[in-house]
Amino acid sequence: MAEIDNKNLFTKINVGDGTDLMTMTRWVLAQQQASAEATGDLTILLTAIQFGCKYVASKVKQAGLINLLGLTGEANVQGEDVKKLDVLANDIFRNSLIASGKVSLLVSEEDEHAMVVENPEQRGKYIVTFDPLDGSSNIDCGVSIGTIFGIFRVQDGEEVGMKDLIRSGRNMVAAGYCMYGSYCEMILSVGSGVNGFTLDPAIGEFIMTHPNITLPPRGKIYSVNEGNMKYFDEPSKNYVNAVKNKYSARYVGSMVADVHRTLLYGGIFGYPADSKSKRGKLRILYEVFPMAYLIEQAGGKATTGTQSALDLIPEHIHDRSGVWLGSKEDVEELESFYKQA
Ligand code: AFP
Repeated sequence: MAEIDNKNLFTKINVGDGTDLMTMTRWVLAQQQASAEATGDLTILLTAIQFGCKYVASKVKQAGLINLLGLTGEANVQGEDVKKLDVLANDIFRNSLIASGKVSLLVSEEDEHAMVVENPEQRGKYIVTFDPLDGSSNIDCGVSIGTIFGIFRVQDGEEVGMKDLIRSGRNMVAAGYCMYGSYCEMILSVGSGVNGFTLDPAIGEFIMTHPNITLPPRGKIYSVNEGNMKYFDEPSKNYVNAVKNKYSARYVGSMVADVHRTLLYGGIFGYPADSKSKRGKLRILYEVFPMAYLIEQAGGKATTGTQSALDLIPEHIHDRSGVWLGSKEDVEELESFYKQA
C-alpha cells in the first residue's frame, strides 16, 4: 500500500483553487471588523437587501412563464402604469427591510409617501430609499432591469422625520444597485470604493467578481435618449453633437444597465432636464443620488450640468433632476459647455 504524503496532501489546497470565495456578506463583515464603531447593523441591513435582490432575480427569470409580466391596471404615484413585477418587488423589499429591524424610514418609487416603521421597537438607525424595479418599460421584452438603493443614517438623537430626507446626497453612507440581466450583479459601495458581486444562483450567494471598480478617466461611449434632443437645452444639445462624431452610442433605457456599462467601460450617461421635463426624469433620492455616489466612489463625476449631483437637496421625496455621469474627463467636457453658456 502506498504511503500517504501528509505534507503534499495539505499544501495542495490553496486559495488559488477557487475555494476561497468572497461572498458579499463576508466582505461587508470584514469592512465592519476593520471599523471600531461598527455595530453590525449595516451588515444585517445589507443581508435584507441581498434577500430582496435574490428573490426578484428569481422572479424576473420566471416572469414570462408564470404570468408576472404585464400590468396590474393601476398607476403608481408618478402616473405610470404599474407592472405586476414592480408591485411584487416593492412588497418584498419593504417587508424584508422592516423585518431587519435596522430601518426607521423607507422611501420607495412605488409609494406616494415615505414609510415610517410603525413599531418603535422595530426601528433602526438607517433610512433606505429605493426603486424596487427600475426600467420597468423593459420588463416585457426581457431587457436588463434593476433595483437601486441608497442608505442614509438617522440624524443622531432625533426623532426620524422628513428632515432626514431633505438632505444632500453627501449624507449617504452606502448605495448600490442590482442588475437583473444576462447575469445578476450587485454593485455596492459603503464609502470606500466600489465592488461588484455576481449572484451564483446554484448556491444563492453574491460572490465578488469585480473588486475595486475604477472608471477610466475617459471613455468612448455616450448614452442618452437622442429622441429627446429637440427638447434639450443648448449646452446638452451642443455636447451631444460634439461627442456623436467621435464616440459610439449605447442606450438601453434602464438606468441600471446604462450605468453598469458606464462603470465598467467608461464614457458618459445622461438624462438631462429638458423643455418637456423641466426638472428631468430621474428621481433624486433613489436614482440620481445612489448612482452619483457609486460613480464618484469609482473615481468618476456626476453633475446636473451646473452643480454636482450629490449636492442637490430635494424638496420632496419624489423630486427629479437632470443628471450626467461617468468618466471624469467626459463629464468635465460636458460641464464646459454649461460654463460657456
Ligand atoms: P421606466 O421604469 O419607466 O422604464 O423608466 C426607467 C427610467 O427611470 C430609467 O431607468 C431610465 O434611464 C430612463 O427612465 C429611461 O427613460 P426614457 O425611456 O425616457 O429614455
